Amino acid sequence: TKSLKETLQEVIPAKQEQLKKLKAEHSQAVVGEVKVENILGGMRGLKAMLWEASVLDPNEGIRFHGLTIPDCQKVLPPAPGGKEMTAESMLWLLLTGKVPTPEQSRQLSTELAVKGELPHFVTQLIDSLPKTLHPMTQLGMGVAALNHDSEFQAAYERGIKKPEYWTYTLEDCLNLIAKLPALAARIYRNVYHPERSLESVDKNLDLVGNYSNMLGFGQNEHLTEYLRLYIALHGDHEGGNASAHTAHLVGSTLSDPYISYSAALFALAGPLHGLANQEVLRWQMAMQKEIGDNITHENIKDYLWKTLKSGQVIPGYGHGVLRNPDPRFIALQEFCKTRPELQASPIIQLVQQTAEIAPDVLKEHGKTKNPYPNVDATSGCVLYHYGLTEFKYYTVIFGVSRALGALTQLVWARALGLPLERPKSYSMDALQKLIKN
Ligand code: AMX
Repeated sequence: TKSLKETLQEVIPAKQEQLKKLKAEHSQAVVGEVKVENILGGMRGLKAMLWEASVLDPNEGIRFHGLTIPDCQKVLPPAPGGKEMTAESMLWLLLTGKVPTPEQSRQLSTELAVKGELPHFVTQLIDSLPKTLHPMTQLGMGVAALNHDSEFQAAYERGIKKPEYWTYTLEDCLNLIAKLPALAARIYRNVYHPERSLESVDKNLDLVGNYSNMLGFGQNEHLTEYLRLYIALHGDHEGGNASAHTAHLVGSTLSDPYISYSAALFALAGPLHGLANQEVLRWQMAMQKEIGDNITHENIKDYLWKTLKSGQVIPGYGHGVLRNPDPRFIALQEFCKTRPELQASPIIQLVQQTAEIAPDVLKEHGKTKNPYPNVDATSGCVLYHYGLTEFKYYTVIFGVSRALGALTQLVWARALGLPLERPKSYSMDALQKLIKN
């Protein structure tokens, strides 16, 4: 069986050739236009970035190297004894464009588990932080500190040639992905359960099996399976979203993968992006408290209007690119449908009822271009049901997951020799001159 690195070594030359041809034959081809609305509107819709692992269609949702979420659920190997695709098999697909065999996926699990423990100074750093510091801030700090051991940075200082960049970047990316569960679980333990001891990394478990175990949910196979699905699904969502784009931008300066991904985590920590899953649950709980046991269509509708009229967004609804219900939302809902205990859960029922009512309310409200639920509308409620109730922590799980896609692109950016990112900006005065000309 070929290793991940050997498989990548095989696929890289064809991609390098494709890029060379694109440059040589189509550099001047026009694929879109830049309107003032793109400049004023947060670059929405601007075709301006190369991103290899996934492409997001506004109506159909995400495809990973051409595979839809149901395709991935069919072909990507699960963990031994499980049904859901593992983070490792998704990572393999994202990096290589190929579906790993169960053996390749297990080999990668072992490689990651071997690299999974944190250096002592990072555990000391995390343990020294106040419990009141947001878990996402702690995660970003821990990830940045891991760059102490960056192989890319050390090799760059030694003076390596460009064609070698990607191999060191890959090493850093795998080391970082391997260490994320121990780091994220330590933050969870310190903030919420300081009395508990922490499990160490088990060489026989997959990445998410270990993560769940270190979080203290190792005995809860349902939650572990849900986390596998959640982490694979959130792995990548093309390149323009704020966290992925940040990793790409920072990485384009040849900052190492640790500090590049640390920056991405701080973009993910905003309420319009990854923090939405924390906000959704907070908001749904407040709705539950206000409505009490009398949950009716009218009561939910009234609560939705109350939120909108107070000038807040409905968390978990809308999207920068998607114009239909998010297929990741649908996949997580399907997971709920297969388990009677989830169907009986009041919070999951409330989320499902809200999803039936909110799109019409948002359409009537008339602002958002997409009135449908995104993945965050549902992702937290299953965690809550299974006992992971600390919703300030939820974005950290998203952060563990998004590393798969953002770090994949860093490997490809170095393998393809992509340049420093540097778009052109204008002041309003300069823009007005431009319009007149
Ligand atoms: N509730 C109320 N109003 C909303 C809304 C929502 N869920 N979604 C969008 N709008 C409003 C916007 O605030 C904007 O109002 P404005 O003109 O007064 O500024 C208007 O509708 C147009 O926005 P848009 O073009 O449809 O969306 P966008 O691309 O600017 O923003 C997003 C996308 C996700 C930030 C936005 O839909 C939102 O704030 N949603 C709620 C938060 C959320 O769920 N975020 C998670 C997104 C997925 C993720 O990254 N995890």
